[in-house]
Amino acid sequence: MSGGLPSYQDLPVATGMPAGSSWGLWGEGDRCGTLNLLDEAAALRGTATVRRGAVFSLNLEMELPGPPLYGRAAFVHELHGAGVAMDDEISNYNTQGSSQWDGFRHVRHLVHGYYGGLDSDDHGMQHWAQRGIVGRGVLADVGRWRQSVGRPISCGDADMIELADLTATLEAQQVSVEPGDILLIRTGWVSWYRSLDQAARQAQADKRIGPSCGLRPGEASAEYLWNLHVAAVAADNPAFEVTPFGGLDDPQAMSAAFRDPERGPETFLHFRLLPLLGIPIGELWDLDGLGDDCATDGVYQCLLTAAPLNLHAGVGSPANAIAVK
Ligand code: UVW
Repeated sequence: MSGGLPSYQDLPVATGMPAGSSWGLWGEGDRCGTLNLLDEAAALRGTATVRRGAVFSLNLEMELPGPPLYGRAAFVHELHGAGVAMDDEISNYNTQGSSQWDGFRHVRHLVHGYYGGLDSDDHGMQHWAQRGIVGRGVLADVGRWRQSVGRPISCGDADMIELADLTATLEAQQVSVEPGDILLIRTGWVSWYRSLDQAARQAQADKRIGPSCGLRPGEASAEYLWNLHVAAVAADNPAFEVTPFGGLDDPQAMSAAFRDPERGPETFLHFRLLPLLGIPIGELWDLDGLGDDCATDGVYQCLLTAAPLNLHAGVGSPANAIAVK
């Protein structure tokens, strides 16, 4: 599905819905948001990009980041059984500890609540899992582009990725995002994180919401992504957007801005993408192998598949994402 989608300026499509929301576009009770764009044509556009059969897992080791960020639990892996057969048993597992999808239960808008105006309980990862995610992925290797123009991204700082960076990257790569595509943004954060020793990784985890590069929050970013009509977005950094949220490194100032209904959406892009626009967000994806390959052959599109956990009432999911070129 590509035609007939309203531009951001034309939202909302139904009276009584919040400004800047897509509520009502896919009918009452919709739980999939822009994943609705992943129809048969989108899957075929994805498969049509496959030329070599080169496969890229976009999933970090489950242990990374280690320790997990944002106070999330580290899972415990035990083996059970002996002799002929053994099983894994994983406890304390946070579905958002590593490469992940943020589902619609993850973030509640301060004024309007959850996506579509539904109760939290009405959402769940099972709705995404049962349809699966298959389409055309487009990689914007902003990290590589910024390096090439002499402004390398400082991944461990609140280095804002501007829309101008994103558009210049796509232009330099000579690729455009089409309706129903899944936009992948590589910042280089995973490479940077891998370069840290254990003490530095611990220091990252110890900061409640530590500094990381990411997309600038605000309405312009939401409008841009909506007008591309992406089916989903994903990046290799921890929160897709910059952290601390809004680039505010004073924890009290960030907390106050974040909880203020007026300033919250300017501070935290998640408010606009998840509950208002219904755009799924992938985070902490490992885009390095795909990025290297795209830089080598100059082809920045792929078949993108992901299988969210079929977890009833689930808030998030491991990414389980694969790219094929
Ligand atoms: C937070 O919003 C803290 O988490 P995530 O980056 O996983 O969305």
